[in-house]
Amino acid sequence: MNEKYIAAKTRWAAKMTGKAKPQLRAQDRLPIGQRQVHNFPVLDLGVKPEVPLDLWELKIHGLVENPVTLKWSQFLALPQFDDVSDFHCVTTWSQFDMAWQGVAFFTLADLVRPKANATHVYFKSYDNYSTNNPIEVCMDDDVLLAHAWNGKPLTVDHGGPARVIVPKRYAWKGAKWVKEIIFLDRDQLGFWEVRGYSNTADPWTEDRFS
Ligand SMILES: Nc1nc2c(c(=O)[nH]1)N[C@H]1C(S)=C(S)[C@@H](COP(=O)(O)O)O[C@H]1N2
Ligand SMILES: [Mo]
Repeated sequence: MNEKYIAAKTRWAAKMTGKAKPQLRAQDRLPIGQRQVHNFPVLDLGVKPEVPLDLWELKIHGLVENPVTLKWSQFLALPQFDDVSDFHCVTTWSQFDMAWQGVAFFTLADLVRPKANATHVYFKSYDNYSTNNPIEVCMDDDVLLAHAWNGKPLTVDHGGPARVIVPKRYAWKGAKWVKEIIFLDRDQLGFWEVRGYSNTADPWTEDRFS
């Protein structure tokens, strides 16, 4: 991992913690403090795991009735879902109209059937990244595991074979190179959440730091 990058981004969160946040959701499509880009920057921890499709697996488990480990062909055989959404990175860039193709989170939830006491979802990635979201955030109708962007297979840079997209949260809440989805009855903080970044991560209230 790129320790210098992680240390610098962690220091930035520490410095910015406690700054006043705007109360109202911005009227504008561009959340406050963001600038629009068109070049889809790449952000990672300095590790870009190459996962061959025949070795790729997605394990979905924890508090579910029907835990599964999906192979690539099984993942692609699930109902496919296309959606266009905006993408907001906490480092202040946003890109509009990102066209994703993949499997909706709610399709995966239907498959594994979360138990009544499941309240949170913890994501783990092939680069040892992790992040977390409440179950109701994941069940929103724009959340998906994307395997293609703008009609082309997702590149390794952007988290291919498959990544999570949670459009209404800062982008670190979506795990690239996703490997495991774990349903829990409590919250468990992920990689950036333990390093000074907000657990709720709402771009519209500039909820960047904890
Ligand atoms: N596995 C993994 N997922 C990750 C990250 C990461 O380092 N590893 N970075 C997060 C951050 S901070 C952002 S802004 C987006 C960046 O996605 P992009 O590189 O496709 O722009 O991925 C998020 N998901
Ligand atoms: Mo980010």
